[in-house]
Amino acid sequence: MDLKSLKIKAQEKIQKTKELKDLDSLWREYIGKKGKISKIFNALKDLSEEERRKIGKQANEIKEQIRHLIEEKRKELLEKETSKQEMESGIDVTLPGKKIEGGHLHPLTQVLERIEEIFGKMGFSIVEGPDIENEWYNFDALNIPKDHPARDLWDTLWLKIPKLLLRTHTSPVQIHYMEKNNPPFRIVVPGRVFRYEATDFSHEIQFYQLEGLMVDKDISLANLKAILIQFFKNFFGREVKIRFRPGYFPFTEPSIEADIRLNRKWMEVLGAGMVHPNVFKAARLNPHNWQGFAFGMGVDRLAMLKYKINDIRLFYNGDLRFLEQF
Ligand code: FA5
Repeated sequence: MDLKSLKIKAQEKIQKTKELKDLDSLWREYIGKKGKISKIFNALKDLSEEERRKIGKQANEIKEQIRHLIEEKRKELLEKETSKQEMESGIDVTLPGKKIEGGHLHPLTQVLERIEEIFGKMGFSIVEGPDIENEWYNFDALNIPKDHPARDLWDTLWLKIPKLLLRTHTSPVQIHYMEKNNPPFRIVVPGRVFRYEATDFSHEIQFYQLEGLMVDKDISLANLKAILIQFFKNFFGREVKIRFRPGYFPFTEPSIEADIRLNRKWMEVLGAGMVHPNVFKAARLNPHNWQGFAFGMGVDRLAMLKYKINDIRLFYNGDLRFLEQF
């Protein structure tokens, strides 16, 4: 067979090929060591010098052309194979990609961070305490003796382990802190608290409080009021109506409560007062040497007032339509 028809034949065969493995056999048939073109090279030795040069050159060119055709065909078949696999696996590579949505902090976390920032600027350190407490820290040390009706102020979730409970307020951290630190100091304590009570628009069974405690030589109720008014001004960034009224807590004397007005209604936001001498004693501090104020504010309620949210339960039911607004 002359070189020209060998080339045409090879071209036809390559064109018709549908499988990669058939392409490999064509490679062996033409380009391989024992292939047709190698045979032509082997036969060159029997030719005259002039013919050897001419045919040798032609054979080299044809070998290159066939090699090129096979490579092109190989690429084509490989592409087909990949898209066939994609079709079978159900992947449509032409579809636009899905955007990954970036999340954000929960509104209560955002509010807590803002509250901590404001108190931080007023010189308060941030301290944390455990969610699980014993009776001593949650009640006794806070001047709430066993069988005293004041215990009923806090409906408690008890654990199966005797005498352990989920803290009903952040006030136990006052005791933990005063056991280990000597005054003067000012701290705030953010944290989750738990109560066994019926829920409504302003009551949850778990919510956040921020405890405050400032102890020094001559701290007064006037200092407490000034700090709270300054805090509310910074937190709301607008004028809000605040009402202080007398209250009762076993661990402060005197005690007050504060309400904030929104939509022509007052909402209670905190309890506070001057630290009771028995609380200092329980934490092994001498009440004759020290005095101070403490407060416990409802963080959820502050968030409700700031963002005009009318139901506390929205914070906890995970509805994205609500959460994505912050
Ligand atoms: C206390 O928990 C006291 N430990 C506060 C305190 C600290 C007084 C230090 C004196 C000194 P009270 O139970 O009132 O107090 O709760 C404090 C605040 O938490 C309330 O004013 C209210 O804003 C919020 N709060 C109370 N119960 C709930 C509830 N079920 N859901 C949401 N917020 C609540």
